[in-house]
Amino acid sequence: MSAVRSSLRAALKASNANVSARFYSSKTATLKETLAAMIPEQQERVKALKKEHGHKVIQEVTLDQVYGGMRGIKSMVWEGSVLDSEEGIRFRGLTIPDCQAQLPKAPGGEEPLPEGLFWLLLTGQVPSEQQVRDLSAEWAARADLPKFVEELIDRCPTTLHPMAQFSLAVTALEHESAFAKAYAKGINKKEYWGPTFEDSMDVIAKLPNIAGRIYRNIYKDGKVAPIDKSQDYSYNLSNILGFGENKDFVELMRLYLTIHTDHEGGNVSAHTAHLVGSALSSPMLSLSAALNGLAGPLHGLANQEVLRWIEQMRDTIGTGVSDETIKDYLWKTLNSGRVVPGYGHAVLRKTDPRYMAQREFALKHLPEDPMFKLVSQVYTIAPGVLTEHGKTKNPYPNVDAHSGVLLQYYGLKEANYYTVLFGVSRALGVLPQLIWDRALGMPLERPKSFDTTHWEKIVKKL
Ligand code: CMX
Repeated sequence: MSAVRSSLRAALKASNANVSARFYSSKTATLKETLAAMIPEQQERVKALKKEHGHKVIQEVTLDQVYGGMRGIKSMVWEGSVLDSEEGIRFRGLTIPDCQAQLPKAPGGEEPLPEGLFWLLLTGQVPSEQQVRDLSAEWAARADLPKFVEELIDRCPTTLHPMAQFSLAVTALEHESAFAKAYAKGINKKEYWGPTFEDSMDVIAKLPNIAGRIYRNIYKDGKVAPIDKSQDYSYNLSNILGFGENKDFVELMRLYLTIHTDHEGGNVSAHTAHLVGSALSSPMLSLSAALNGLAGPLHGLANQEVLRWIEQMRDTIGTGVSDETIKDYLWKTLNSGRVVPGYGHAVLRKTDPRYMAQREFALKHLPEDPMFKLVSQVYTIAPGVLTEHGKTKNPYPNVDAHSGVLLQYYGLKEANYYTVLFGVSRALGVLPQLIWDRALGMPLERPKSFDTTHWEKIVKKL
């Protein structure tokens, strides 16, 4: 016990945390205390694992994998979540329905609070209600933006894509980075995780004000509601967007921000945050790089593309049409050399449970919405068409096939904006790993590359 206490003291000292050392499984400990207490043990675990098994060969890699986007190469450490091709995502061992059942909810709410998922991703523990309320309050207290960041957003032309504005504003928060300042002063590498935690908490806390301001500037009157310090994160984001009065929309945001957080380490946004972070760039710079990756149409921007595609379909063929008409429309998309947005996945080989969670929400709240009905009809037809088409390894829908239809139902109809909401949530998934990367002293990431001539030489010798 005294060893645990002394390592806890060392970790807290190392993080510059002015907190008391309470035992980490306590349901009253703060998030930073909980984390500080876990770090020494995890450091020892990884050290022992590397010492005993570090030399073992894990898998062989084929040339197809090298030229094929590194699919399936097991080469990353990601503590928060694991994706199974059949089952889908588990966050620290919990499925989405488990999270819906076990994570704390807002008073009167039924969906989990993303604050709870952030806590779970970072610590592997389900927080108490009080811990989640305290985290909501802490994020609300840190939410204000520096004036120059507000002005920067306000000066963006409304024609600049919301994701570009989002990443620009997150990059500008670098000005406030505790990590960058501590590094410049010569911080000991054992202490890196402390300012990384502080920056992560700050940047997450400020995202509703950034995301909301971008939305209000581009699509509304530019007026931004103040953060309500007695409310949770999803309420505050909804309220700034202009939907705070709509309890169902706020519930949707709680679900949305929970399920979009994390999808293990290899997806573009998560991998980017980790890669850029490995150069000891601040959490702000690492996150903004991740957001730039999320803004690609094969990744997060697919939610924007899906709504556009569904709306075009509705405008072309109408609603309440036959399965045959939808089938023809799907073939038209494929034959024009485009992908069916919202379908397929690099890892999943079944319907994405994040799609199912949103479908359950729609069945509960908007079963008669014509757009939801159209999405449901496409769901029954597209897998067959994509299978017949014969290219995609996964003909089933992913998370992006459903989110836009829910948002448009409540009046958030600006599809160009949808990826920003994905980005707010993704921050809650990638920053916990960055904190662990720093706590575990993960090195600069630097895989080996060759030109094609060299690869030819290598494989011909095999
Ligand atoms: N429609 C048509 N063709 C598709 C397809 C789709 N939805 N999904 C995959 N294919 C095609 C690929 O373009 C590829 O074609 P080529 O051989 O001509 O290049 C072929 O099928 C094989 O692809 P795959 O191995 O099954 O899929 P990948 O791992 O390469 O790519 C993904 C995965 C998601 C990029 C792809 O399925 C896709 O483009 N889907 C549509 C866009 C989308 O929904 N993206 C969101 C993913 C979730 C997220 O990250 O947010």
